[in-house]
Amino acid sequence: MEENGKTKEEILAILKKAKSADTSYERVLSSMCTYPHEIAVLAHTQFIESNMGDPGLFPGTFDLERQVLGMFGEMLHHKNSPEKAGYITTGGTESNIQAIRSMKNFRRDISKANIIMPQSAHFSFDKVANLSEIEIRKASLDDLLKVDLDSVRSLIDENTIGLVGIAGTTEFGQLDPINELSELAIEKDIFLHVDAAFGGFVIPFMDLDYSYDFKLEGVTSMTIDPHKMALSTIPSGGLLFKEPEYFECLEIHTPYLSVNKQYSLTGTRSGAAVASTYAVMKHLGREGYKKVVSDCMSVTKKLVEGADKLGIGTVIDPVLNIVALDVPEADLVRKKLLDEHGWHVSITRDPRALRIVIMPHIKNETIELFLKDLEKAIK
Ligand code: 0PR
Repeated sequence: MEENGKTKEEILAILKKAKSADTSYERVLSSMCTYPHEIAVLAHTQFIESNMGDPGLFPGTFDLERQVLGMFGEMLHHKNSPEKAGYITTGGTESNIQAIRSMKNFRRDISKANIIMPQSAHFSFDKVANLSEIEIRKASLDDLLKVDLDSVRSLIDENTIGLVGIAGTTEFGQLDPINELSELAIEKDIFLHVDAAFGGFVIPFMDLDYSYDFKLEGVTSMTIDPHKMALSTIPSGGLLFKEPEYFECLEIHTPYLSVNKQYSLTGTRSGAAVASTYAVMKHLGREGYKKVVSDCMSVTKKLVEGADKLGIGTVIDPVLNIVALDVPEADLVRKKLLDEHGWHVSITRDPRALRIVIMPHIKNETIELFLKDLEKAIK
């Protein structure tokens, strides 16, 4: 740090330069984040100093959080006091870590606990394994890249405390058979966490015949991220447990705060994210989100049709607004798209394919431009 501070103008000029080096989302086809909604930004700014780590000081924000949990609860068919059974996290990673922590705390009787999840699970679960003594067992996938139920069953033993299923996988946007996982969890009397970090704000706004939430008896916790498809600001994640007692398992005594218990992983916690999520959910409502999702799905369709005309298929028929294009030499094509045309796409691991997430900042015109460049890149 320098001895004397710089002026506001000098700082703003430095920030402007730094910001100009950042990528703006227009050519970003690899991200699950997007521009937040204007009202989310306004709310975020208004609550910028609010700390949910010490909620007694911020009862107004705390009340907004209860209301957000109520809205999550309604979306996810929660039946038992959702406002007492979760909180706004920093994102999918924290939610997933905390869901597993709760399982572990609930089953203290098992010392060498293991959890079974699909190979397609997000890497946040590997962080849980690294943080705790829990063994993470990965079940194989079927031809459609959904978790294989026989594989899950074969991995269960007397130390298995829970299962994880994914409603909207990170790489392919595939939906695991949560209904069947729920049956299995009930049969074995173990937990079932559903990672709907991405799908949670997509699936309810589509016409899909698919159950994945608390409507299913076996589902005991869920991750659902407002900073992805809900257009809230970063860091807004959501974690909801079926029963308040599973949430209470996360309790830590806080001797000198305005409240004497805390459940979150972080201490200081953004009240701005709470206000932002509240504001955008209230503002858009179901109708608003249906429009966001249907626009993304129509752009998704346009991409798939356009790629087909270039002779490029998809690894699976896209279920959500995530497309994996089956191009030969995907890594090389990705590099050309970036170096020669400035497009950011990512690559799936197995099989290696061009992964494109159609977020709300991607419009039909974006896809038209992209397809032209893709045609050049595959030559
Ligand atoms: N669960 C699922 C199913 C996810 O897809 C993700 C993130 C998480 C959990 C973790 O969420 P947080 O990142 O909020 O902790 N999936 C994206 C990914 O890792 C996140 C992302 C977002 C990556 C924007 C890049 C990017 O530009 O691919």
